[in-house]
Amino acid sequence: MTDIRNIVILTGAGISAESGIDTFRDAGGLWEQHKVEDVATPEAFARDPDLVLRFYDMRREAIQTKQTNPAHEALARLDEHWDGDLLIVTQNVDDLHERAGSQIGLEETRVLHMHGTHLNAWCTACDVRSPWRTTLIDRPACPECGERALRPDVVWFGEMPYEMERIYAALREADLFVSIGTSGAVYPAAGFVQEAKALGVPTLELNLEPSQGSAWFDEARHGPASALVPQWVD
Ligand code: BJW
Repeated sequence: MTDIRNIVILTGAGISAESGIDTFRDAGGLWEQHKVEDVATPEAFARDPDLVLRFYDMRREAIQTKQTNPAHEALARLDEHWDGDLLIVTQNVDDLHERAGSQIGLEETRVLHMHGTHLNAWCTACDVRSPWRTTLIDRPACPECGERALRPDVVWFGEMPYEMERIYAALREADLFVSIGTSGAVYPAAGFVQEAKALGVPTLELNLEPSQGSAWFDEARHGPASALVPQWVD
């Protein structure tokens, strides 16, 4: 990686699979157990909030019991030692990048949750995010305005993912784009590889199997993230 200074890394559910967190579209994944349109759209939340809140309370509780794996840990090592710009754009709502030690709390955090996080609830009455500490199905009050109008701070289909300007700006400055553990089924994240290609940025896929966008990448390595990511980093 001699001529590389700025790296953008996109991660998806596959990086947390070996930590025991369900992916969405693999066999046995979340979308086999729940219909996407029943739990991951604003319309579903309006129609049946209990079903949606129960789904997210269950996911949040499960995530809390899981541990980081060698893939998160390798990225945290890269983060610690890398002198150039590094941005980890994760589609995951889990906090395993942070728990592995990828830098948070800096002015310019290097981990960005484009589909939100299970650590926060979002008040639909006053628009304030607050730490999500208890089950939302019990309708806790918003600590800011007192309304019982909290939803998970996650991005559902039809909603705008977070920090798109910062992501596209980082892609414009990147010398390498790496995609790890994502099926390439969900836009706009699935389009980052095409964006990178159009900008002349070299691209690398690390995934269990070829993703839907695999053909776009300059190089693709296939296998479990816990092996591929440390191999690439170290
Ligand atoms: C392993 C492994 C191991 C397993 N090691 N690998 C064209 C352009 C733009 C938008 C659209 C478009 N066409 C349609 C749209 C709309 C829509 C969309 O993409 N629909 C598709 C179904 C076609 N997108 C949206 O609505 C988005 N918003 C939007 O577009 O706003 C307008 C806009 C336009 C243009 C620019 C900017 C904005 C919002 C999408 C929100 C997605 N939300 C979810 C739920 C988040 C909360 C939650 O966690 O519940 O996000 S859905 C779900 O899918 C979740 C994930 O982040 C996302 C991606 O899934 P991921 O991570 O790829 O997981 P899997 O399961 O699909 O794949 C796992 C992979 O890992 C597999 O490949 C395995 O092989 C691999 N793997 N074990 C390595 N051990």
